[in-house]
Amino acid sequence: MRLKYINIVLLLLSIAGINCNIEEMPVNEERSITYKLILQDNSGYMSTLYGSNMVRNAEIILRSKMQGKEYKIQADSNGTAEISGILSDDYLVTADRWMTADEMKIIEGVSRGDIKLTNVNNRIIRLSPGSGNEINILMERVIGSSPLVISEIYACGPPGAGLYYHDKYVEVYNQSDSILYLDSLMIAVVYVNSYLGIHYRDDPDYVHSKSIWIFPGTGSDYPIMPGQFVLCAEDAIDHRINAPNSVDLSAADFEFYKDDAPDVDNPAVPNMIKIYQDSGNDWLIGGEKGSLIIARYPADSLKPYDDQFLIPYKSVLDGVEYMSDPTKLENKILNPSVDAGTTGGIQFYTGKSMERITAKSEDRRILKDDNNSSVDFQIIQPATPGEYH
Ligand SMILES: [Ca+2]
Ligand SMILES: [Ca+2]
Ligand SMILES: [Ca+2]
Repeated sequence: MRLKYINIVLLLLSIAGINCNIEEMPVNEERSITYKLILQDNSGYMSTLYGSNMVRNAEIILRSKMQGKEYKIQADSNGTAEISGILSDDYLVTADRWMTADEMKIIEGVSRGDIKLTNVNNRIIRLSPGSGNEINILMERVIGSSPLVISEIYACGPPGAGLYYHDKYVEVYNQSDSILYLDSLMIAVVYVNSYLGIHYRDDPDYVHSKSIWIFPGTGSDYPIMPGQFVLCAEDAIDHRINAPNSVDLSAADFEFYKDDAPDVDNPAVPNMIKIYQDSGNDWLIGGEKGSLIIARYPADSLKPYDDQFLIPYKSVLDGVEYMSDPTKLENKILNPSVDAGTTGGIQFYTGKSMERITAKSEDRRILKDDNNSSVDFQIIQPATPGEYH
């Protein structure tokens, strides 16, 4: 009886082994392909500087959609880069070439360090035996980044404190070289009806939101200095009193205080102004998945739609999406023009946080903003309210 059982198991194992061998063959075939990425400049800069449109020395990040694997390669002085040994997949490709201040001086007569060439449009590229070995990538001139960006989102809650989740925050960073003003800047939570599975990702014109707050002030009351992080806390208290592994947000710059709810109000911390949030006892963002935007748009011009308000995409300065499984880009809720990817992969009550990666740190810190949270963000622990890790 027992011998028979072992034989059956051995038989099954050998069948499984044969199947494995059969499946490995195409894998080996695709892994043997060398893809050549050819980077071409659409701005005329490279031609002016070097007599050729090829984008030399660009940095390229490829992230496979299915496996989430990341590869970093650098283009050579001919503007080409090769990669081999990878599986067939859709890849999120980000090619960046920062212009140096000296190069910009030659082109525009003025030194400036915030210009780069990047592939604005063709970000998702299929690499497979059928796609051909040579891939052309068109790059355009962009100002490196929005002057104001979301630098960190902490949303999951601390470990070891049950279902405590009142320590959420969002952080905004000024990476320009000028003093900016936060007055009336909008922070909105992108709306999705998770019960009915309705989202408005494909609306090309508007972000839909049911949670819209603005900074106080009427023009120049709340400056943010170059290189300054501004912390906006759900509750501006020392959360370690309630949850030892949480964060101290008592020195937050701003606080979301919901005046129609039993909410905490630290009188020393100025309150964000609620424009619209008809439910919940506090400002709330999803613990594992969600999306936030910052926008410059007059609150009294917001258009109502169903039970939401609409914020034009062209007024959005920055947007970030995070998901429990960042490889499932098909579930995105934010339009890819604002954020082509997603960060996250954080479980509830783990104390982990999402922070924008540093792109450059000479002079002042410049954070990575390719409008692609898959490559712009990293997961950190502990969270860093009001500062960088
Ligand atoms: Ca609050
Ligand atoms: Ca307050
Ligand atoms: Ca931080």
